[in-house]
Amino acid sequence: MYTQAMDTAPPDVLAPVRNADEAAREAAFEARVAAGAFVEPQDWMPAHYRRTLVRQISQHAHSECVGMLPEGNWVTRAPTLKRKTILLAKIQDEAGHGLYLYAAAETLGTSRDEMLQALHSGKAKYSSIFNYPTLSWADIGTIGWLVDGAAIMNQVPLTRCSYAPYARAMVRVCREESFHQRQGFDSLLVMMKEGSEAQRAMVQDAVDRWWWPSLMMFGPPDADSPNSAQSMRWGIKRLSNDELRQKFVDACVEQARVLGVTLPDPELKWNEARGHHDFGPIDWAEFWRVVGGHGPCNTERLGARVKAWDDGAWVRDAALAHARKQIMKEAAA
Ligand code: FAQ
Repeated sequence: MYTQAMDTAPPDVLAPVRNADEAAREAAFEARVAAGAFVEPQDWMPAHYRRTLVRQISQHAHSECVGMLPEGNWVTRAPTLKRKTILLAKIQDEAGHGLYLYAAAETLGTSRDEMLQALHSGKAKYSSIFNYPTLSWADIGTIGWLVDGAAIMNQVPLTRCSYAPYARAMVRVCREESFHQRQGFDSLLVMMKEGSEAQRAMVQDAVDRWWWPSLMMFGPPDADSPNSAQSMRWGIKRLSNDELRQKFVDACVEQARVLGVTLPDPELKWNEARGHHDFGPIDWAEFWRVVGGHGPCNTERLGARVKAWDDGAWVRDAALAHARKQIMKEAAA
């Protein structure tokens, strides 16, 4: 089976340890991580570190898979064979990212079935961004430019995450995300520079709708982010939600200028003293509404994932029956 681990954890690593031992082990672990060491699945780690990673990596995996749905909506309507081929390749890449990430999370001792059960029951989250609809072809280019652009900004620092299987998975994911961002930008650039007035208006409309949800992808402001402080101490997150969001805004301003689109924020302006762009307030009430299950497409997205799982039951059963037969055949030989 494909895995991000060099080896999976032996059972005793997963077992609870005695308190005195645990304190000493935890201190040694903190010191190792603070010194920049990477953690492998067979290494001892605090239970909270393990839980945090399972939460973040599995939610990341769910996001990659749910993220295929808004784009899948446009495969049959891509305007040219070239764009259709690119879109198909991109969606397949996202499935691959989900696979690497589920495999990385499995090295922490949680099964894929458990992770999927958490998604399907509504316990585990996935990125808020995928609860918005894709209304026009320009949405597909805009997802590549802004959503994949935000994903790269967030994920490049994760290639240095202290948990080595996650860091290794992110190296390949980031290379592919970079292609995704470029194809989106290219698709928008063609419409803006060579398209009709109606196509340019379609691009601007898509950018107007996706800009603010893209900024929300980085998570709540640092002051309202319950997990950030500990995750940064452990080297899981290397940059804070607000730092990443600011880097993203700064990068997008110049890209928007090249494209010839307006970012829908009247307060967006260069601040010489800070060396960054200031930007207007984000509607955090909308963010929490979407994260809480009440965005425009939450029901549809989760319903599609549950249906895919149910429809695939016979494939999983057949694969298990085949594997059992093979084992019996080998035992009899
Ligand atoms: N959506 O304390 P924090 C992609 C939750 S992949 C929903 O700041 P943390 C590729 C958070 O889970 C996109 N929930 O949390 C693609 C926590 O709740 P919990 C996904 C969110 O973990 C492109 C609570 O709020 N990327 O786009 C969101 O330290 C195109 C408090 O937040 C990743 O998952 C949100 N946006 O920081 C595919 C990257 N933000 O779990 C197809 C890895 C926060 O305690 C097409 N993940 N929450 O119940 C991370 O870097 C982090 O987990 C953050 C959140 C930054 C997302």
